[in-house]
Amino acid sequence: MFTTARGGPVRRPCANIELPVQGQPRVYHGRLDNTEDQDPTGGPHVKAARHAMKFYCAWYCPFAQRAWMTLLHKALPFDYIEVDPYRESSWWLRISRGRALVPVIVQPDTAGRGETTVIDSTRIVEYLDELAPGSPPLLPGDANARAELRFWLDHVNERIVPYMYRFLKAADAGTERDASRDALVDGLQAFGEAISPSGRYFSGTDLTAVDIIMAPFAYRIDVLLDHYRGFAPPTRGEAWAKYRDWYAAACELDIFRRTSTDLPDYRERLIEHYRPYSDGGRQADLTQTD
Ligand SMILES: N[C@@H](CCC(=O)N[C@@H](CS)C(=O)NCC(=O)O)C(=O)O
Repeated sequence: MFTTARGGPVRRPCANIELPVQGQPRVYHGRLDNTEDQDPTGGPHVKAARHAMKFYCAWYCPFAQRAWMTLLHKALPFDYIEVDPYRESSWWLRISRGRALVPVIVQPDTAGRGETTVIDSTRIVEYLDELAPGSPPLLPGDANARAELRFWLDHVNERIVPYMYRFLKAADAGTERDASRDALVDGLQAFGEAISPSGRYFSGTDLTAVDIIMAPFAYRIDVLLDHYRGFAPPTRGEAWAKYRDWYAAACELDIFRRTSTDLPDYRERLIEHYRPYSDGGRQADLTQTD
């Protein structure tokens, strides 16, 4: 039963919209119709707010999945709000601080007088880690270990993610496509070399922000680049063996599955969603390296 913020019944969110996860307490699975210029906290497509923290997400977005995994890992209560980030209505531009990108977290200040809006997935992972320091930490307390971990967060964002998109979006076979594939392989190999030789995760036995930052992209490299480019990471050598084992462990994570592969037809829907990218279309800025 859906109700307005004032408590009156309203029609269900648009019937053609997937509800990203079902049956999980503490998370609202609704959908905003942001074709209209309405306020998500009181609009007719939104259930009455249950939690203070608002998480604006798009089910297919790997950046948003990072934030979603972190919210679940930290066991923070939040309202999940599915948006179409490409529809730049005035309320969406306001909520996303003019960027129109998911993910976005909006958290009321403790005094209840204002709110903090955090954008950018890496910043959100760090923010949520600081917000709930008692939950299993994702960044180490030691400054040196933290600096090292941040190097690898940047590595994923700068040396892997843009080349994944370049390779996917390189519609024509040729030099550009080959160059992006080679750069991606270099980025992945360096990541593989840096994986701890013991333990299941990047830094060893404890899950860190690097695992969360990389996992959604590792999945897309596996699924989308195989489907659209016939690509598979190399297999020979220790770095690639470590990468394979790390990837298998990442896919088994409960917080990974609940935000992706446990969702109905996720793999198939994702492949379809990225078809325009594979033809060279959609978001161009994701391929930028500086
Ligand atoms: N650097 C951002 C990138 C986020 C991003 O590009 N999200 C995409 C969806 S996967 C988006 O919202 N695109 C909407 C647009 O380009 O207007 C982050 O890490 O959060």
